[in-house]
Amino acid sequence: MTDLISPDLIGSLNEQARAAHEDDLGSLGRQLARRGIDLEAVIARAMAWSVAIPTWGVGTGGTRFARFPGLGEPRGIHDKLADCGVIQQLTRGTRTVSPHFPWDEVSDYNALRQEAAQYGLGFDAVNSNTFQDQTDQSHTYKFGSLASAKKDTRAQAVAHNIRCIEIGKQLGSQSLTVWIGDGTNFPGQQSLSGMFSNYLDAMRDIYAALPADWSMFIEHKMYEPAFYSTVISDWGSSLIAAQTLGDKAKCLVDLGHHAPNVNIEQIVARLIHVGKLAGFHFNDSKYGDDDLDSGSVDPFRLFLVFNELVDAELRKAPGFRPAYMIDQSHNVTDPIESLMSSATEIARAYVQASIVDRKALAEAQAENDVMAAHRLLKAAYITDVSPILAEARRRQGGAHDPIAAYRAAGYRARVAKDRPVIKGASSGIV
Ligand code: LRH
Ligand code: MN
Repeated sequence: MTDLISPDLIGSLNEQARAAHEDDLGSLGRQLARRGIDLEAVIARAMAWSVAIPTWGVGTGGTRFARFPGLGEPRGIHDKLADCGVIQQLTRGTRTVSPHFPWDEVSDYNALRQEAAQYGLGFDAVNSNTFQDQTDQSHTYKFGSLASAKKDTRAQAVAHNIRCIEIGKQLGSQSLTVWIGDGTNFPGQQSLSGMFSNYLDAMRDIYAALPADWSMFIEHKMYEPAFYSTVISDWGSSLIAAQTLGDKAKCLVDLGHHAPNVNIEQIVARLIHVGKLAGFHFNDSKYGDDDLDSGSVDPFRLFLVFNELVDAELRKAPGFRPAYMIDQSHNVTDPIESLMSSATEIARAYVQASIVDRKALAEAQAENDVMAAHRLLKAAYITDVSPILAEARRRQGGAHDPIAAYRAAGYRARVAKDRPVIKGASSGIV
């Protein structure tokens, strides 16, 4: 295993924080015991928790207006894996990465798999990309890809997705995420039902190429890059497609892909109900697909989503095996710091949802005791579980405070020596 941050530094920083930490953990343990909750059981859940890091998230992101690269920008997948290795070494809660092709193309994927393994990393879902044209491409995706009116364009997009499956098999991945930006900007530009049928035909060809133990994750998004209609715009379109395609097809929920104030936790409950919840792209947003840090704008919404997930996990909902991934764009922070902070806030929501007194909640709901039910949920949300999150990191050799350790290690300044400064205007998410 390659340690990118000195374990001695992590150890000495953890030692400095130990006395206060143990005091905080002890008092939280006593508080939870009074609520009939076993601290060690919750710590074990926090230690087992993991969320995947998007390879495209470790570089500075941008918008259509501009992208302001920071120091030590990763030059490619090898730097990106190292940066993901730092996040895993310090948080011990991000054991997999989710790659994107062709952004992460290399010639030897077995070597890439070994390279990731030396950082303690595996590969989660692979992501295809038919929302950009590659230089050597025959047919443009300007007017669509899998839903294009052009048969050759659809075939080209299908071939790319099948190639992503081939790559994923070499990386040890078991799922393909298909997000397409296909849609229209003008009423009448294309047949709304025609595009959906084209999409289903193309997806059937990709589905047929899935290995027996693989899943296909269909990601819906309300709008952007299309601004009048989007082929897979909501969970309804995604669910129709998943049910049409078969058992391996499921619906992935990117939190930022909904209109403001949509009740996402209920969408999650519905997809769990039909055994079609693929998993998540966690982030936060205030307006559109802002791709902000998870839990940075609306942590209560994140908690309410996890309340549905933990409830389904504990009642062993049929077909419940979601994949948990982050999908964010870090435009003004150090991406490594944002990803560590986000991984912590996602783990926090999971642990908070794990200490909900579900027996008392069910009784209050059965009695229509509205205030008692709501207060039981809030009681878990307002519990500061930070000592449990820190203990889970410490017991696995991680940092008591990942961002403090990262800064103390001076990793960014170190890699900036080898990685050229990116100059000049650029835009886009990567
Ligand atoms: C689309 C999306 C999708 C990725 C892309 C980077 O907005 O959420 O999941 O392919 O971001
Ligand atoms: Mn996404």
